[in-house]
Parts: sequence; structure tokens; C-alpha cells
Amino acid sequence: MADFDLIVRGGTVVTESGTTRCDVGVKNGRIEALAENLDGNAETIIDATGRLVLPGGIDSHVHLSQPSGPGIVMADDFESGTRSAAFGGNTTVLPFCLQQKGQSLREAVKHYHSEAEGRCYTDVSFHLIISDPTEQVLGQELPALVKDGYTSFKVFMTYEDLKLSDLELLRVMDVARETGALVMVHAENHDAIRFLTERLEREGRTEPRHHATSRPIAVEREATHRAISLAELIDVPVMIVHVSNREAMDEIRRAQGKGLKVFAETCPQYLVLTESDLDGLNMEGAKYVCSPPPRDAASQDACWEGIEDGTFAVFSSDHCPFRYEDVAGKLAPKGRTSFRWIPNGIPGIATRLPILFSKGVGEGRISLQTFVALTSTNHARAYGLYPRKGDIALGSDADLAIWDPEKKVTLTHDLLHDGCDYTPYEGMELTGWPVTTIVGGRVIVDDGVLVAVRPEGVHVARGQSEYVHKELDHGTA
Ligand code: DUC
Ligand code: ZN
Ligand code: ZN
Repeated sequence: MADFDLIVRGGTVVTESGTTRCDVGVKNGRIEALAENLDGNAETIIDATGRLVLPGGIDSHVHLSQPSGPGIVMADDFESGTRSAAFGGNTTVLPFCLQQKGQSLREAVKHYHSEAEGRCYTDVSFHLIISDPTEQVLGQELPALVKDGYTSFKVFMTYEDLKLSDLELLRVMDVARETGALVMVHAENHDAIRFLTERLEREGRTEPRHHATSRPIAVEREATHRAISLAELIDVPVMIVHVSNREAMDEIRRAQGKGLKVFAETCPQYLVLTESDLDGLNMEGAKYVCSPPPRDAASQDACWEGIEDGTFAVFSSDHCPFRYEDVAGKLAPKGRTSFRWIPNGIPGIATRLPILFSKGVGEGRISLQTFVALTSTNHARAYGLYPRKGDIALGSDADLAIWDPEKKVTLTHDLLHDGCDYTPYEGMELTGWPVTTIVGGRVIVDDGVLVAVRPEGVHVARGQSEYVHKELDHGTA
């Protein structure tokens, strides 16, 4: 009988804390041995000479199979979304389970599980989106769901059907404090966006690029400040998601400097896209409509600075895919009448890691260790998956991404294997690519080919976020 199910030989293993030449022995889905020259045989041996062996990417901010308005269909379900995730070097993704107004949270959770069951190539674990914080939800459902391993929830400060009032935000934060959950905040001021949108529409300025005009930096900065202040009142940690610019970062840094448990996420679109991408002729700009919108070159620089100095704990995709050439997607008829009806979100589940690797590690902005922390380990720590995930350590799940650090790739949509029909990053030249993705010891993608026979990823119940009790050393990098 073989000693191991799988051995990855000859690679350079990178974790958040170091880089070593090391073989990895896997048995029953876990890492069972780490040694410079591992004795023993295995059913499968992968030669990783000249390659990097990293903890598989964890993308803690993705949207799959989410309802997105009448007639609109999200481009990825759990099968296509997690398949694409695996092509991009990810082994776990954290999608959202969205409570519709009037719906019980437990019902929503059941529904998303039924959508995901048997369809995931990577492992998954749900966050909750609280849109209707009734007494029943706050008093009973949320505490019970946190106990069951749904230990993080997202709240929105904008969108008609999702936004919570300050009072409701405080109530949800209070439950998070009581239960030890982590609150994720979408920080944009709803009334300000509504006012600006109505004014733009009255002026006939309805093209896709005015999506960005209707959500300027002040809208995000104000809401970020308010979310932090509310969290301070409750004394609860928060994660400000998809931060796009320096002014919002200044709010976050000020809070961090005061010792508040304020954590932050940014995404590839804020590093490599700008508002001018929304200027495309006809409806082309719709391909880049997401919220907050991409800003300008100075904002990109600011976000890079935040990545380098540890202001950002996590780097996620905010994958929220809609097909372009599709009346159920970006070219929905109503979207032609005003930017406000263009489905809001862009794909990025497969491109997150290669973009940060090439532009961050390759161009000398961050170390490999910081790359691993920002794309895997910190997600595991922030969302209660560590040390089962996010590390290459004895006993951890054998979730690995093997990278060819020299591979030159011109991004094209064909490489991504998602349900979308475009990538906002078409034509981008990158160096470094995840060539093999292994989930729980099973090879899922190898050399551009899906080799998994069937989707066998599982839902993972999570423990408490390490960040809830984190002693503040905001240099997470
Ligand atoms: N917020 C997200 O997190 N994703 C897509 C759209 C949005 O507003
Ligand atoms: Zn959001
Ligand atoms: Zn999102």
C-alpha cells in the first residue's frame, strides 16, 4: 500500500511566514508530511521542480447564483463559479447567502445549500447577508446560525432592497458582538447616491459612465466613517469590504491608529481599472460597472500603498458576474435607459490571484509571503477557517496551488472557464500563473485542463474569526 495518496515533490513551499524547499505528503485529504526529501511512495506524484507551492487561494468575497433583479441572471452558479475559481488557483470560496426581505434567514441558508450541494469544485463556506433584521432574525436565527458555523455577515448601507438604517446596523452589530461574529460592511451612502442619480437622470446623463459619477468618493468616505463610528459605539470588529480610494482608507487608518478593530479589503478592480474604463462607446462601459466604482490613478496608488503597509488584511475578487451580450446581463434593455439599471458587478474569481502575483510580487511591490497572507492565510484567519485552511502545515487540508512563477500569459476570457462571456482584464500581460490546483488532496485543474471527474467540494462550517480577539498589529503583511 502506498504511504501517501499524493506527494508534491521538488517545489518551493511558501507560507505567510517563510519559503522553503520542501516535499508535501498528502493522505486522506490532509497534509501528513513535510520534508526536504520525503521518503515513501504515493499513488500520485507531482513534480513541482522550479515551481512554487502555495496554500490554495481563499476568496472570501464572491457572489454565485444570487438573484439580481427582475429578468437579470447572474452568470455563474456554483458549478461554473467554483470551476473558474479553481482555474485561478483558489481552493475555497466564501459566497453570500442573501436573505430576501420577508424571508427567514434559515430558509435562505437552506436555499443556497441546495444550489451548492454537489456542484462545487472548490470548498465553499457561506457568509450571510442580512437585509431584514427582524426581532426573530436578531434574537433567534442569527445566534443559532453563528453557532452552526456561519460566523460572518454582510450588511449594506445602500440599495433599496438591502440597505439597513443606522438603527438596524447598530442592532446587527450588537448581535455580532454578543455572538462573536464578524460584520462585513458595504459602505456607500444610499441617499447621496439616490440624489445624484435622480439629478443625473433629469439632466439626461444616463450612460454607463455616470454610474461612477453617481457614486463619488465622498459617498464611500462618509459611509465608511459612519460604519466605523457605529462599530465603535458597539465595540465590535468590522471588515470594510471593497475599499476603492485613499479617503476611505484614511478613515480606516485613523480607526486602526486608535486601536479599533477595523479591518479592510480591497480588490483587483481598484488596482488596475479606472473610472475611464466606463467610458467605452455604446454600452461597452457596462462591462466595468461595479460598486464602489473604479476611481483614478491616484486611488490605484493609494490602494497599492494599503496593500504594502497592511491597511488591507485581505484581497478578494468581489466576483459578481453578468454576461455582457445578454439581455439577462449587462445589455438588459432597461440598462440602456439609465446606468442605474445596469447589473452591478464584474467577474474576477479566476483573475484575482494572477493579477496580484504579477503586478504585486512580480513588480516588486510585495513579497511572496505577503501575497500568501493577503490571498489565503488572512482570509482563513479573518473568517474562522485557520488552521484548517490558509496554510501548508501538518494536519491542514491539502489545499494547494502550484505556480509557475515565470509563465507569461496574456489574459483572455477563454482561460477563465466561468459562465461569463468577457473579462474586464482582456489583453492584460501577466507573468506567473497557477498551473495546478489541488483541493483536499484531489487534483482539480492541471495545466489548463479540468481533471476533476466531478465536483466534490464541500461546505465548511467555520469557527470564530481570529480578528474578533486580535491584538492589533495592523501590519498584517
Ligand atoms: N457589492 C458587492 O459586494 N458586490 C457586488 C455589488 C455590490 O454592490
Ligand atoms: Zn458590496
Ligand atoms: Zn460583493
